[in-house]
Amino acid sequence: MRHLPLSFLFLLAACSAGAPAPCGPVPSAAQMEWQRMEVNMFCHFGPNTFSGLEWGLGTEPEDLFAPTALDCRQWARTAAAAGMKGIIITAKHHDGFCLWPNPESTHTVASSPWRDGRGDVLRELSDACREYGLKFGVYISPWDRFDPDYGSPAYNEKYARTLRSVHDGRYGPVFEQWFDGACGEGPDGRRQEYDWPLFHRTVRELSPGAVMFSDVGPGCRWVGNERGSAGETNWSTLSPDGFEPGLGAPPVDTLQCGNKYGSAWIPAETDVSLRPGWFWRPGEEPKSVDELMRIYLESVGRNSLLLLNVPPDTRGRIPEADSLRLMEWKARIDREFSDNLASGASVGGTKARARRFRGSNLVDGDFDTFWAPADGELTPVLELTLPAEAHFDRLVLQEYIPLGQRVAAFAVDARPSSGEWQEIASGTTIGYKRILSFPPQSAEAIRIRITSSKACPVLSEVALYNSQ
Ligand code: FUL
Repeated sequence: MRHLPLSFLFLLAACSAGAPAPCGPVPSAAQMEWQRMEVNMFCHFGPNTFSGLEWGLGTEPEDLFAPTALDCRQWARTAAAAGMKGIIITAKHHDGFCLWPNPESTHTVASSPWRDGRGDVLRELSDACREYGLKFGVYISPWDRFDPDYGSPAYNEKYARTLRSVHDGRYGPVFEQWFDGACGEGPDGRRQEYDWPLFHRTVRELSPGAVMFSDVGPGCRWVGNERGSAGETNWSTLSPDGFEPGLGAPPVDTLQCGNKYGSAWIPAETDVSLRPGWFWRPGEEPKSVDELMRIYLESVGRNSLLLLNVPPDTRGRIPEADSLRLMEWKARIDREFSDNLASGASVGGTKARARRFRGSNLVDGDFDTFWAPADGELTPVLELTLPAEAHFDRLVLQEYIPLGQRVAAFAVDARPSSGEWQEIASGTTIGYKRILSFPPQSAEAIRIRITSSKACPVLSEVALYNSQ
């Protein structure tokens, strides 16, 4: 029993006690833990930080990498204070330069004068993450403009050994492996037939808990844009067969929305930069708090993880203006989502399938308890009578996704103390988390009508907030 994945044990417990059967693909334990992180930090750092290029050429001399005051603890402190749960670093970007002494390459920190060739950014960052209770993840670009073997089968073997040298445990557990699909070689450039099964096997063997990102998973998928916006309809299921990362990726709207009847659980991750570019450049400014709020609502609020890039500067530190901006943003999220006006509401409507799955589970602040009606109830209605007439302009809904993603359409009504029900919002998918914004309402009750669902809905939480 000890070796069964946690999600399986949950399912076993849930099924045996009359919970709905899982619907379609469901998240693994690692994917479930990953989803609950909600916001992570991306750090683009390397020779481009010093050259100002977005895509380095691979010809940069190693001594270009010369941070004057590298402080990974400051990155971790900033991420933790901003409410982020993990950091993913560009251990190797397209220029091929490795931020750790990769024995497979000469183009690494070991060949640079930084820390007399004894530096290791992954060591410093993974230690800092541990110190601040954050998870540690890596971006290791498959496309490599430096490596002379790129374009031949030998490169696949070398790339797999490169993965090994990061995933072999020396930096502790890795929670996410980023496989970037970009390749700018052009029609006359070198073409590499990637051995994806080999890469996946390597990571899976050494880091069984790592969620693997690419355009098509297998662990999570690119959201299809770099604007910080997931699809309003966003299924965490996708059918990846026949597709590949990069040029062979599914169309952008599929990446944004997923596939309702997708064959695998491959949730969306929204990557976007705090600054205009992925790498730090002098004279550029971080995005405004308003823009960051928009991004939060359109990523986390649309059933996606948010991976926000915060690029360190040539000192090797996150600039003061950027960390201040992140703190203002965090304060705004905390303020706008501080007081759940639905907590303590009495919940009526379509009957729960059993007492264990009663309506009060929706307003107990605990994701792991849920409400579910009988199997045949595909369009149930929930009515929440609030403890007092309340003013609100946001609704948060969560599905209990360990049993699959089910809801395909819903509408929300509000009833003021002196009046009739009025529809105030509607939506398509919910997933792990859906945040809806609407004009301010005063109401003593709200009603959630599920109008389409793949199987009986299973909801974890309903919350109301006033953002004003
Ligand atoms: C893209 C890359 O080409 C960019 O440089 C950046 O790393 C971004 C996150 O992914 O595919």
